[in-house]
Amino acid sequence: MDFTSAFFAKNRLNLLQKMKVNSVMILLSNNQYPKNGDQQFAFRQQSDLYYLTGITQEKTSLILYKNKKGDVFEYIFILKPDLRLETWEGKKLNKIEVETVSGINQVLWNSSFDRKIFDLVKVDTLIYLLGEDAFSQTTNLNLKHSSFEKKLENRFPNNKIESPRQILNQLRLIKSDEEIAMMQEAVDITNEAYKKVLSTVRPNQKEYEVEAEIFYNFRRLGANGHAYDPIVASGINACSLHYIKNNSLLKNGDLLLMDFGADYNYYAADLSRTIPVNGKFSSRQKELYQLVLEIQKKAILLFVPGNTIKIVNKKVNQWMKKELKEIGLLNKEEELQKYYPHGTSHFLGIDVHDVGNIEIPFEKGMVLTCEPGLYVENEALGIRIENDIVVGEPPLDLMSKTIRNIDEIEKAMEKNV
Ligand SMILES: [Mn+2]
Repeated sequence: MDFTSAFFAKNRLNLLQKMKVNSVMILLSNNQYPKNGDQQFAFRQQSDLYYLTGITQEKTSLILYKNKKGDVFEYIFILKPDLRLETWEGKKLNKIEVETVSGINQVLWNSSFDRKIFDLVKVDTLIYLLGEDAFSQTTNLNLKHSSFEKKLENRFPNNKIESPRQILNQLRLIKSDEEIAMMQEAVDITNEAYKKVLSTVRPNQKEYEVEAEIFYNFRRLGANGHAYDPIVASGINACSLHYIKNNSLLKNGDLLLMDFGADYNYYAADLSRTIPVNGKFSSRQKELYQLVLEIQKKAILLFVPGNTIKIVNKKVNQWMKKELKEIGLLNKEEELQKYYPHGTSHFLGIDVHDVGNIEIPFEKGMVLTCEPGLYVENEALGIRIENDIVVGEPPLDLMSKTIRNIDEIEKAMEKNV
């Protein structure tokens, strides 16, 4: 399944409508980051640029222009194919291919990028440019986005330069039917990998064997790979929230917390499940797991228009406190933080932690995770159960088919040992 050029064209049109008249928007691709020697980390396109063009090739830029009358123009700039480069790296996109994917008919070589900016930007033109906020979360890297911003400030000292982050976020927050279908595909692939894990996990494997099983199935089913570093954390490892070493032995009697998701066509799934290494929950494990599961089921119903992540967090924290007090785990002097140190939800989309914040009122079509957890260090266990939810009335659970009840998990694992 691929997006058609109509999808990207519609995204640009929506953005152009939000741009002020007499403005230019410039979007740059991500840097290529050096690893060592002549090696680089795998390239990933800047998320907004992907959303607007579908072009995943490095050294790509987009210029959108709206003149004083409100007429709109689109230009995309790409690497000029170079025989020597292609000998090493394979074919690069030609102009027709870029037009086919993006739907933009003004495809130009990068060498004409600066000239086009000078042509379009007049003394009173508003310039939209992503600087450090080219990423949805803050980074402290001195990226090409921010150095380009400095260059523009020097060249056009009297023009107003504004970040398009807010108007881009408004668009990216609400997922279209095509995007939800793409995310469902990412979820379905993730679910297949999880089913394989359920039928293979057993004591004395290493966590990385589980990780390998996940990755094998992701690639086999056409995903780009992991949407984020997978967490495969058994026993006490699960109490480190971002444990990604995945190199311990799975011990008989331990729980195994897994948090992983496929990247499919630049859209992320984000799944967490907790299963017993030996296929059978102990009665204590059952008690704690069921507690988290009941809270998750209730919390999923909160993903309706008008609520916010902040409201969800508050409700889930209240429920969690009450339940933990009832079973005697949380005593008077203790803070919930000790057993539940993270929030319940984040936006999901092209970025696994997608654009948006905890104050944004939910609207139909927003996609978020619902992931309560419980971490008990002195019992060497961590539990997290996470599903991906589309806001609506009622909310749509993209992971409704992904096994999570105790009896279903035990049944899926019964032949393993
Ligand atoms: Mn998550």
